[in-house]
This record gives sequence, structure tokens and C-alpha cells, in this order.
Amino acid sequence: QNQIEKHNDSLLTSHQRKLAFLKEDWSHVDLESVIQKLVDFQIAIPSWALGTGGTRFGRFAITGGEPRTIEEKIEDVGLLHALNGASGAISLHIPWDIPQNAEALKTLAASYGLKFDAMNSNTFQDQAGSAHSYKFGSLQNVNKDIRKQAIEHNIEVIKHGIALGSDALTVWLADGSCFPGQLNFRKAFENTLESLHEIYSALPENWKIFVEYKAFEPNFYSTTVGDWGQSLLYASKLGKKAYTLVDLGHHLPNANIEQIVALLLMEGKLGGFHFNDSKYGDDDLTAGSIKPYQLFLIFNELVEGMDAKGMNHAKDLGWMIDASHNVKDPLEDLLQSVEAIMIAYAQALLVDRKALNEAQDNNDVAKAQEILQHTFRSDLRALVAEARLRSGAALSPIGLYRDLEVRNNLVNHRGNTVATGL
Ligand code: PSV
Ligand code: MN
Ligand code: MN
Repeated sequence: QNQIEKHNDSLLTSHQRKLAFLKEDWSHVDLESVIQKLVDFQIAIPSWALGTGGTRFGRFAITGGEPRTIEEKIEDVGLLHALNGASGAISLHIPWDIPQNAEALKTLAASYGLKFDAMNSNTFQDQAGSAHSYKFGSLQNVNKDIRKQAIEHNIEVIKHGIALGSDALTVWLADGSCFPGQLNFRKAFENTLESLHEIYSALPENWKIFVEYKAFEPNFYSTTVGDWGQSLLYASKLGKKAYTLVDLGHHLPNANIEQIVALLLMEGKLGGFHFNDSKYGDDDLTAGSIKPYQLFLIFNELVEGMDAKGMNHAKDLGWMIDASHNVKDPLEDLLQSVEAIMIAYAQALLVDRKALNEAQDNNDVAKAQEILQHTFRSDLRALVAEARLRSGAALSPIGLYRDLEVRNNLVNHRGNTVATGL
């Protein structure tokens, strides 16, 4: 905290100058309420993104100092949260991270101001010692015993989550087929639905289940929860605790994700997000690194749709990063993702909705584009920095991370370790 204060003091004059410009430019807007929304907005960090990621072709542990235990993963997220004030939750993947002592972990997390976000089950890999293989799917499997094993795993994950104070389960299935004829689509859907029903009935009253879809990979002919339509079908049939989860990397190229988001929100079935960016497929690159305009357009729909329904931006949807790769320090990468998400959110908050509605009602296409691009092209970084300042975080999170040589310290402390997980 001391170091953050020193760092902020050194940047304060320049920050205040930028903020003053913004306040002048946006004097017709209630910037205080925008800043408060930015302060409140928290994006969960996945426990599997804290180490160097891998590809199908190799893994290069270039950083060292990677967290070896859940405790160290919590420490790393705590560090991110101290730096940016916007990473107040961690999301665990079971069995990559099995919480042994939930109470102690809760206490540790709370000491960093962290909560446990959605729990993630894993029936896309075979685990050592398990009786059955998921080679031909898990919840969809033609073999009832295999489905049962996968259902029980999910119920186990819910139990871990209850102990940690989480309130959501994210289910992503690799289930599908690689070749035409391999699978009866209808039976695969029905098996999956029946299995999901059993998992659903193990959810506590206040819990949600997020059904994550993905177009392809690892199956390359069909995926049993392959798109938002299929996810919405499952979620609708399951009941009011079931929602669709949108992972930005899980669409076919050029999909209009912002439109998907708008309609899911309209139906009250949008549950949460996995943020990342991609150029080709499920690339899991840093949010906003490839298509920042798309990220803004998605947030534009989120703000419009949530406001229309009177929803609380910070609380009513699950916000999480799902990114991981080979070439950056993962902690710097996560700071960049959070910053990109906050900027897109800030831009969306400043869209002149009244003027946009009027332009739409008048079919004034050029004006509508002007309105959107006006905020997208405005530099709102000082607003996001101001939110950090007010949260007691750093004006320049990556700057301070580098000044303090955090990675070197972690390497000295933990050695040349490689994180568990992906
Ligand atoms: C699958 O591609 C996915 O997006 C799911 O959310 C998994 O849980 C995560 O990546 C980690 O592999
Ligand atoms: Mn995901
Ligand atoms: Mn993915």
C-alpha cells in the first residue's frame, strides 16, 4: 500500500491534468456516477491463467515464479487486485485446483479482498484414477455409467463451491463428434439435457448454472453445446437458475457477438462472460488486443440491455477473463485484459443513449455511427485510472508491477516453477 501511494504521488499531477480535460469535455455527463460504476465493476481472474499457457504444440515456461498451490494463486490474484482494484474474485477449475481446506482459503482470499467466482468443472480430460474415459464425451455419452461419473464430478464441484462461498457453476463440455455418423445429434442432446437436469437439481437455491457454448475444438465435426441457440435451449429447458455463458472466443468467424448478447439479455438468459480476444478461433488472447471495437460494441449492448432491465452492472452477470497463452508474463497480460475491459465499459457508459435512440428512430445511420464512434475514439483511460485511485489501487498497474520487479521477486521466492493447470 505504501508503494502504491508513492507510485500514485509520482503520477498524480499528470493524471489530474488528463482528468481535468476529460471533465471539461464531458461536462454534460454525470462523470461521478460513471466513476462509481467503474469502481464497483469487478472481473474475476481464472486460476488457470496465472501460469504460462500452453498450445497443442508445446509449452514454454518463460516466466518462472509461477504459483504452485491454490494459496499462491490467491496471492497472485490478490496482487492484481491491489494493483488495479478491479480483480476482486478468483475462479477455480476442478480438479486443476482442489480446495483442501475451504475455510482457510476463504480467510486467505478475504484478506486480499477476494471472493470465489463461478466454479468450473472439467469433464474434458481424463483424470488419473477415474474409472471411465471421456474420449467419446461426458454428459452426452452413450454409456450411462460414464454420464454418471461426469454428473457426480459436477456435483462434487458444486460442493467445493458451497464451502468456498461461490454461487455459480460453469459447465463447458468438449462433448461432440469428429466425424459424420459418429453421433446421433438428438440422442446426444437428450442425454446431455438429462445429465444437466441432475446437476441442476443439486444446485443450492441461490446458485446459477452457466452453460458455456463453443463452436468447435476439440471436436471438429459437431459440438453438443455448439452455439448460443443450443445453450439457450438447454438453459430454457433446465429452469430459472440456468443461463447461457458467452466466451468471446467460442464463435465461428465474424459472428455478431453483440447481437447475441443483446438477445440473450432480452430473454433474461445471459449469465456471464469469458473475456478474451481472437483472430482465428478460440485463441484466448488478451481481451481487447485484436478487436477493441468489438469489445466496446459488446459493452454497448450490455449497458443498454442491463439498464433497460434495471439490472446491476456489477452484480447481475458473471464477469470473468478466460485467456492464457505462451509469450507474455501472465500477470502483465491479465492487467492488460482488465484494463481493456474497463475502458470498453467506460466507453459504453458514456454513449449518448438518448441521441442514439433518436438517430435509430429517424433511420439516421450516419449519426448513429458518429455517436458510437465518438465515445469509442475518446481516450477515457484517465477515468479508469481515477476509479483505480479511488479504490486505493495504482494509477499505472503495469508500470508499478515493473518498477517493483514483481516477477523477479516471485522467481526468487518461488523458484523456476510452473503452475498446475492448463
Ligand atoms: C474452453 O475452451 C474454455 O473456454 C472453457 O471455459 C474452459 O473451462 C476453459 O476454456 C479452460 O480450458
Ligand atoms: Mn471459456
Ligand atoms: Mn475457450
